[in-house]
Amino acid sequence: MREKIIRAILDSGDSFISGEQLSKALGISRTAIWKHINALREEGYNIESVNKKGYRLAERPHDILSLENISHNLSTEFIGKNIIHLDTVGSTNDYAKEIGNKVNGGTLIISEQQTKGKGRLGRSWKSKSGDGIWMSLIIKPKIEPYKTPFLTLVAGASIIKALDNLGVDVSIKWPNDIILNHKKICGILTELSAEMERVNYIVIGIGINVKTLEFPEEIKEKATSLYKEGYKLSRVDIVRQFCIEFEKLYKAYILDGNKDSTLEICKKYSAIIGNHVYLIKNNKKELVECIDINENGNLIIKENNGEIKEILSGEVSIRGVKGYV
Ligand code: BT5
Repeated sequence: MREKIIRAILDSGDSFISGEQLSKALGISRTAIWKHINALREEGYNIESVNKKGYRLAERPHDILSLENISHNLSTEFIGKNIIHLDTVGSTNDYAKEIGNKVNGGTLIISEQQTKGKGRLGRSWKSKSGDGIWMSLIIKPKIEPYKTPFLTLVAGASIIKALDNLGVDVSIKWPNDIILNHKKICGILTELSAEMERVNYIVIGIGINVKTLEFPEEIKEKATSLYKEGYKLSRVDIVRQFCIEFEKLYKAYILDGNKDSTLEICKKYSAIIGNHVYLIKNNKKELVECIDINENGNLIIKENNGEIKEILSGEVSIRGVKGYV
């Protein structure tokens, strides 16, 4: 019911909608409407009420990551059309894997807090309450499992485009870090449920630091947030932009087999191509030059002895010569 009320208020835009209209449309008493309005106010919706006119939003509650706010007039076909917004969860990726077989592709799980946020290879991801966007997208493409790692690049390119559309100058550290002012603001963790020849579903987990001002000691030097770098953006706008950009690049790749747009973005906004970096694998650190990203989405590097090699995502970590990147 609360969802229906807020949707009706959102639909009426800058005009007022009266308690009577709401009560007739939804078939509940005006007192019940009034109670729901108060509960919505407690959730953070800034709802104005004016005598004899009714209710309207004083300002759009741009920061509440609800289904209504994100999907209202969203121009996508299926990405972000179903949203599960949680207060707290262990990990949105783990939650997505529990429901992956039961929901439609395009479902987005977002939590205000994660108590066991995960990075790659069992690493942890700090996800304090309200500080960021901790979300997992479930998709069900009809592709062979070996083609799925490229979707991490599709997600990375979509975040780059989304933030770029909102005026933030970000870059990508292949394969899964988004960088702002030489520090990490976002990480991506892609997980797969598949049989030999067939994908059941893929979970693309994305963590974006939005409002964090203090990071724990161990990541202080390499992590940053949009607010910390002076970008006061709404989390809702970021998620909406991400859904729009992801759907475009995803369709190009899955339906047309076209990787060009994603590769173009990953190369143009790369934080490492043309630079020397350390490749870290099995505790061994090697100084190499990054040359390119090839059509499979793999990194092409030149070793010290001049040998050119192709690096698969997932097998290495990359560090800059002077700092994180
Ligand atoms: C990643 O792993 O960067 C993938 C992170 C994915 C997080 C999202 S949040 C929603 C979804 N649900 C989950 O449980 N996970 C996904 P990796 O490249 O392995 O980087 C992990 C490393 O980044 C850690 O070892 C820390 O050094 C650092 N780190 C941890 N929390 C961070 C944060 N909030 N901001 C920046 N760096 C962080």
